[in-house]
Amino acid sequence: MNKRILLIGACGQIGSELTLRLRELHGNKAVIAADIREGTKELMESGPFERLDALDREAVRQVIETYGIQEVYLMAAMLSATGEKYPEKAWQLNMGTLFNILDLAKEGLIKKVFWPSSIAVFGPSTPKENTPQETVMEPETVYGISKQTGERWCAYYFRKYGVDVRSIRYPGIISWKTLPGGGTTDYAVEIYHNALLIGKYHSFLRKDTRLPMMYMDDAIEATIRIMESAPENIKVRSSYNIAAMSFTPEEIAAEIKRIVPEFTIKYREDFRQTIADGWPRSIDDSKAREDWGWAHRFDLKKMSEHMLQSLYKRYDEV
Ligand code: AKB
Repeated sequence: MNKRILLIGACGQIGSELTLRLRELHGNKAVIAADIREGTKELMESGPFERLDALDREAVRQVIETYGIQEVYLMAAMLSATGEKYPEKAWQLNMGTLFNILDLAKEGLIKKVFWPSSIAVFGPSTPKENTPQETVMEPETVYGISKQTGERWCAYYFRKYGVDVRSIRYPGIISWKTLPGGGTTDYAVEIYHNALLIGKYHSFLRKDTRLPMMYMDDAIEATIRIMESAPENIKVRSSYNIAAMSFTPEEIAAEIKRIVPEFTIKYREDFRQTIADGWPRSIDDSKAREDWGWAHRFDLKKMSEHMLQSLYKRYDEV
């Protein structure tokens, strides 16, 4: 029998595309999608779907036992911008769900866990250019603090209890299928939608705010690749830096303008500027490249062409 995989947070931005890709690879029935809310028809009807509160450990245990799950991808989280509005809720959700899964893995109920970290683990005192794998980390957002703490717990559960947990530090993820929710890097998705729908965009980040970003196809590839790698190749058990590109709002706008010449952008920064100002501008991901062969495919130009083509087709159909 194929291995059985549970994806928690399956209706979110990364979760929805990861579920569909895993179903392509392992068969629809082998990948159980779970979320507290409903997702798209495609996601809910292409394989098993469970309504699940990942904070309810016994409910999670039941799903794992019912389906005979071996691997869990825990994608449920509250991101940086929403986390600043609801600090306590963000902490409870981000830490509580992680402990539930790590403890079930410690009991021997699950063989392998994927847990996403983020560039938000870094803070204003971190070197901003080519940020190393190991460096000063003093995150200033609740989301960043939860991710940094989570990384330490992952490393601890691996060392102490042999839990095979793997993690990557996602940069901002850009995709056309599902909108992100509550992140500081969300502007880089909204901008493409607005360019096609109304020809203009108000950026909530300053025009020169450079942040690390990645196209969804690359993020999915990285996630599956680290999970498929032999355990001895996973030498970092906190979380790996991964990178693809870095750009500013002004640079992404120029790229969009090349394809949509009438597009215009204005800048009106809000509280998310302070969050972005504390994050790296570019990331050194050589360790992930060396250890498990990570390589990206999309740069800003290729991603913009693919995003706009895909969105154009979608909006043309409705
Ligand atoms: C956010 O902006 O909060 C996320 C992230 C970088 O982890 N996209």
